[in-house]
Amino acid sequence: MEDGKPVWAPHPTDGFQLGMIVDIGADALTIEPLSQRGKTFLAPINQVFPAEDDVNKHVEDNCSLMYLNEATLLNNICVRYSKDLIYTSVANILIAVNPYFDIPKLYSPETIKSYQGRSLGTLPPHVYAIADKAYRDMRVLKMSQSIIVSGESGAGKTENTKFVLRYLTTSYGTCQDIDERIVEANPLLEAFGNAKTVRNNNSSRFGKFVEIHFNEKNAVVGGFVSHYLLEKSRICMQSTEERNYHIFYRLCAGASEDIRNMLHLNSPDNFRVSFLVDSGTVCLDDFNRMVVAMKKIGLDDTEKLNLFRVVSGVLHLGNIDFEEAGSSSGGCILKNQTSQTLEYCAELLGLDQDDLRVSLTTRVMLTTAGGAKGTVIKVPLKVEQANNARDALAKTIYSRLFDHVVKRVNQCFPFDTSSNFIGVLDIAGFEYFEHNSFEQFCINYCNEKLQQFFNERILKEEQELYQKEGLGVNEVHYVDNQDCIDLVEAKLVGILDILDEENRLPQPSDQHFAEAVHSKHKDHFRLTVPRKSKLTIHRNLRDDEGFIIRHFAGAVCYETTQFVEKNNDALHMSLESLVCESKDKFVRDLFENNSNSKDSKQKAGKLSFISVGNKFKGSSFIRCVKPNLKMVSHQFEGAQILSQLQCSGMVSVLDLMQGGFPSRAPFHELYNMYKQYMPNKLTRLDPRLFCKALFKALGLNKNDYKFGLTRVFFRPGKFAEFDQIMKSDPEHLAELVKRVNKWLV
Ligand code: AOV
Ligand code: MG
Repeated sequence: MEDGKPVWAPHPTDGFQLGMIVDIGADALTIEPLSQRGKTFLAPINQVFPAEDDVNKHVEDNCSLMYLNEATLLNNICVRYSKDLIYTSVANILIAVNPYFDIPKLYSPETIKSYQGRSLGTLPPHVYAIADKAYRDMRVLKMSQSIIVSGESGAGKTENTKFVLRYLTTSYGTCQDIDERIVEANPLLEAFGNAKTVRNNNSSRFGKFVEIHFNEKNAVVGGFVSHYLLEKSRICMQSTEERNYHIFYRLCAGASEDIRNMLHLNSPDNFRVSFLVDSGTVCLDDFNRMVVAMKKIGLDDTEKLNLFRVVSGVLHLGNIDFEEAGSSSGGCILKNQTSQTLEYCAELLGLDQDDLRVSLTTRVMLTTAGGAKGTVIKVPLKVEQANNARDALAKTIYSRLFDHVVKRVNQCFPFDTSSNFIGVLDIAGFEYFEHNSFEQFCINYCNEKLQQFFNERILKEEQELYQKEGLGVNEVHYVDNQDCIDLVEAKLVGILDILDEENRLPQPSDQHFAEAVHSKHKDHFRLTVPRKSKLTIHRNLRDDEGFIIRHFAGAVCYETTQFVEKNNDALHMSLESLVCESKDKFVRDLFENNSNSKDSKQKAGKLSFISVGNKFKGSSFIRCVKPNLKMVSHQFEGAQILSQLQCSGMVSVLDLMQGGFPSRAPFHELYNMYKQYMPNKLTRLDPRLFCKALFKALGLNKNDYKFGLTRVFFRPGKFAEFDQIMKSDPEHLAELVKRVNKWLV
């Protein structure tokens, strides 16, 4: 930082503010803000950064700035955002800020056309540029590619994923039918797997990996969707201001009179508060949109009704209520007013009414005591146990239904053989609420794994490239999060295994589980007791009520009530056999086809996509950013955007680049780009020599670039300068040619 030049210093809400350094202390600087002359404040040295000369200037690739640090990145994104330029690249990584409104023409067919076949960096940064790069890499390297979209809830992952899919299918598809289906699968998946949350009105409550498959001619032949971790608890319970899955509301609001009569639906208000709170905003258009999608995908009326029937069955199931039985049995009975509901529910799911009632209020056990081995007895359930049995049944049926929807979607874009594919990963982003439970724990663990993948890919690869090209650059440092991943997934001592172990105990309890976690990891850096701390703001909990994990993206306090139950929503035996023997073939099939896929497969521990991810030759990353918590357009909340950039590892990337050579260009590309301006004598040289000669003639400062084996590497901001010289006015160029000629003699 130079004397007399403004610097970026911390600001509580904007992230950074411009100021002048007026005094330098041992570990703090005294700063005078430009906006408030005469006032000063102290700032830690490591939070003050050099600013660009012109802070109103913005660049498409952040690496062409002179100073690469979190403040200049934030400012660059901010200036661009104010001009509705939501995409910015940092070398190969794309940053996408959610605009919260439709920017005219940004995704038009013309825009799609313009990006086809164009190298990264030749057009403004765009999600289409990333999609096209993945496609070209797949074609040239003959290897499958992946695009990993990450970011907080509401940052725009799902929307950007959809743009990628549409881009690839419209650009490189041949069969319009298949292309359309790949795109239309989304409204259907979203109807069953998305819901309104406090962070996002259309929040994905499941993760997905969508593969677009290509034949040997690199044309689209089909697709395949894998899904991870549908949030099941939402089916029975939603936090205030959140909603259940869209399909419930759409069905109640949008279905025709006939269908609604058949399914005994009148209005969503008739349904159980905890199953369907906040039924306020239901949209007819959404229902129609979903029905159109179903049709395009090839679902006939029977299939459609099958789906609706089961959804309604689950809804009615949620309305069943229990009360204590008057007798001394200690059991419970159905509340009187819910007998009609029981009838509807049984009818829609193809069950016998009495069997359903008995199965919900009792549980069958095999006695092993007293030698009478294998005697079946019926144990009455308490009200709370019956509620749990009901919820478990609803969750199981719905998640099987979701599995079916995904399977059905996959049948509509089949392919026989494929050469390669491009996979797009869109999972729920890192999240933390006032109360965090098992769902947040699973989601955040996924994100932790993804972060590791990113670190390895971007940071390690950068280092390897420097080595391979013989640049002799120092080692790159980044925060390794393997310890956090181990804390969750290590055999026996990992939290997931401790939880499974708890589930196997005769009388599992959440308290015992939490205690076990603490006792096994007493001094773990990543784990702390749930007290009010500087790490996170939350209720004061006892040690047996929760734990705090320091994630890469921040500390989160998990409340462990219900962890045990949520980890094990297996149906008790009598309910399981009840649904497996349903008179309704569709319901029966939901369970039959899946009987081997134990629920544990869906558990966080089995994240196949990461291991799949490692097989890819190339991965592209899209980092989505949420501009504000209000979910409105044109509002840039600097401080919380900064924290997203830090959390996503972007700041480590910048550090790495500032110390290294962030812009690079293969010799042959430079040769092709500039040979037209150069004298013949020079163009006869091979590309590497051509570049050497050119650089020498230009008199570039030797510290600004390095020659690798296959490409030139530039220090931050230096490629842009070089390019500027080369593309400057004709007179200047003529002068340059003269100089080159002279040098060549
Ligand atoms: P998410 O997938 O990252 O959250 P979404 O992709 O659902 O977030 O985006 C949230 C909302 O932001 C969308 O419904 C749109 O209204 C708006 N939006 C996002 N990107 C754009 C864009 N490029 N142009 C216009 N509007 C946009 V989550 O699934 O909750 O983690 O779990
Ligand atoms: Mg989403």
